[in-house]
Amino acid sequence: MKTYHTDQIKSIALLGNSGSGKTSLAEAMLFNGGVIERRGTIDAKNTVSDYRPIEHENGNSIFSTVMYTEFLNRKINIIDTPGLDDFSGGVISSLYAADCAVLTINVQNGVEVGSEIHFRHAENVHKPLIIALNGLDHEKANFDKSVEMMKDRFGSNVMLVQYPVNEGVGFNSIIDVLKMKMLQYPKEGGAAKATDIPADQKSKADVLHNALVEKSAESDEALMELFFSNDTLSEQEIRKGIAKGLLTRGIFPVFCVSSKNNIGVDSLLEFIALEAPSITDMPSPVNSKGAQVKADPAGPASVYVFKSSIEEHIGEINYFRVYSGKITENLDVVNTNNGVKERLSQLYICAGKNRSRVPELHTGDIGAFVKLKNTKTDHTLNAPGNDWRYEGVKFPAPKYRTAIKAQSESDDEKLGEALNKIHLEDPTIIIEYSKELKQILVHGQGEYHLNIMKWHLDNIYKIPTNFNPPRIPYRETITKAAQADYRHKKQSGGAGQFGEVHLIIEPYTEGSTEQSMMKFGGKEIKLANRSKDEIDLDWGGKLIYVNCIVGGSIDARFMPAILKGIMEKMEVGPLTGSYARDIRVYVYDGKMHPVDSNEISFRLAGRNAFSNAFKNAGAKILEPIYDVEIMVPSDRMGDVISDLQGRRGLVLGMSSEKRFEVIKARVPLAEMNKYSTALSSITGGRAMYTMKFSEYAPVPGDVQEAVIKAYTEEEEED
Ligand SMILES: Nc1nc2c(ncn2[C@@H]2O[C@H](COP(=O)(O)OP(=O)(O)O)[C@@H](O)[C@H]2O)c(=O)[nH]1
Ligand SMILES: [Mg+2]
Repeated sequence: MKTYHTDQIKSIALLGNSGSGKTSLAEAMLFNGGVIERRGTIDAKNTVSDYRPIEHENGNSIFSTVMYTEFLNRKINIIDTPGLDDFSGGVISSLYAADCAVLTINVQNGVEVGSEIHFRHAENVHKPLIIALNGLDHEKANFDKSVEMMKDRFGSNVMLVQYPVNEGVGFNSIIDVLKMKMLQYPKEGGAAKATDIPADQKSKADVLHNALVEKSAESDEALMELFFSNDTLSEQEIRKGIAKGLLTRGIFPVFCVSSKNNIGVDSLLEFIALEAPSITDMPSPVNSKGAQVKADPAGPASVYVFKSSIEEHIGEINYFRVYSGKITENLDVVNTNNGVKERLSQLYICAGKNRSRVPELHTGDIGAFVKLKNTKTDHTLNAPGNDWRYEGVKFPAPKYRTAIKAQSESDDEKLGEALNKIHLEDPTIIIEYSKELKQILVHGQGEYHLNIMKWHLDNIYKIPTNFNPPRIPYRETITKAAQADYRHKKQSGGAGQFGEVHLIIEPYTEGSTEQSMMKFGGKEIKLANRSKDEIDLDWGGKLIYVNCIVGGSIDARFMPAILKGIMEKMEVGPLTGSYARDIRVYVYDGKMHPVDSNEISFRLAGRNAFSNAFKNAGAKILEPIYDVEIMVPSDRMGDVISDLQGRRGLVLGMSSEKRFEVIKARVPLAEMNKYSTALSSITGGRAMYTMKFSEYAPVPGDVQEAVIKAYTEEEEED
């Protein structure tokens, strides 16, 4: 492997619907670059990219895979990604590490759900996009339909660089309207022979050539002037225009391939090698200090780890990109996430699971480390002195959750370790040990996502587990004021215990002020506010603790003990044992004993007084409400909305965005269980959604009854 310098390095992410041929295209790219000697196939389960057991089991990419090929004296880094939306984490991190997306479209089906979703992922991060129409050898290939759909969905920036002469079985010829040549491929594919465009194709080729000329002129003023004066542009000028148009997403150039037969792949590679952006063409990433990190080959070394994986016999591998400088073997760097010094003892470049050692890697390049104990995905390694981090990959928030339990308790510890590894390899799987719910929760992107995780637990880690419905983190609060006294007294042998507390509780709302007098049973109680603690509860909401003691009926030194007792009860509300919130407590009277009063006595008195008051204060259950934003195709909007209403959802608004409708709604978490599966079945997988915690709100009366009933039954079982 020779050394490649920044301007010779191109990095692409392969995107596209599942089954559109990304993995097969990567295989052909590696073959054409001489990185592999034989092309594997999906059926034979021997491709470079899909090398993991789960991928052989499913016949489908599940993780992103880092590869490279060499073409025209350039190194092209290729990251193959999974097509299914549940695995979008791999797509998002790949787009972060690449400068350009190549979107494959299966010409049997044209633009599919996944094509649109991946197009949007690239759009969200403003990455240039090249389109590869794949499968032109297939008997059901339909080039014209695919082009029509692309123009319709992706707009008029879709520009044909090529079209097939003989799509379908026997496909071997492409007209290239950039070169104005016909590319003809031998039976075994590979390198094209360029010939003159045959007479019967000439007029079609001219029309498309002129369209390409005009579009490329649009991306550069100087080119536009040249075009006006000469009425045409040279191939070099068109290339320049396309390269510029790529950067602004003003042009999405379209190429024709059959990955299966290795046709057109050389020409696509040539375009990527020559015209795709390199890192210096792209906007600089921003670091934790808000500064832009310039891709400077002569600058200080700086790398970002965008992916980790755990490989058989090796352990952890970290894939990184060099954003600045040059890294060499044995370079000393600092991990700025944890301050640990690391020495880069071995550097690798990877093609799937095959690695080769290299002495150095330059700005823009992608490589891997093994054996760095303190470095993991999302970490930054810098030359000493630069103590900032990259902002890093922004993964989507989880939208599907389940509780998980090892079938055998003796596996609990092993399960914890396995889940940590799973999270390391796929940061979109998030593990939460909920003390509150007494469950281990696993959050992911969808039901299928978590089923694949379970497959790994079953087959790789060999830990049998069960999924259970996740409990809902309810809260409790009160709706009216209540008063209670409690005397704790114990006088049996030895030292006695004595403490008496009188208190009032009332609902707290943000901005409300303390009362100076309240009435209970016709009796007025004066509340002289002497001091106040405003406690932000760990589980949200507040407890306001007001000391109204006059005349020293309780010593100030016992006040913290009373609060401690109250806090114990705040953790187990009387209705469902959930955390309580938004309560104001006035401690206004009590009694002490000259000898027997101590902290324990006041803690118990405070706890019981509070508990008794809570029972009379109109306790109410609050539930978590989520802000849900759903992108649906217009024709499915009605179904999605009526489904939301069935989930006690409140639709807040709708707006149109291209061919999609965006629905904003508020929905209780309790009704969102398995939502991704339901939404997918309503819309044929064509919708996307995000959900974010908004606030706690009271549950309706009938729901409160059902929740209390379920809780009581569960308690009785335990
Ligand atoms: N006929 C034909 N089949 C293809 C072509 N490219 C891929 N396939 C097949 O389509 C299926 C999906 O391909 P794969 O590369 O896994 O697609 P991915 O899911 O996008 O990675 C496999 O069975 C491939 O053999 C092609 O150009 N022509
Ligand atoms: Mg694949």
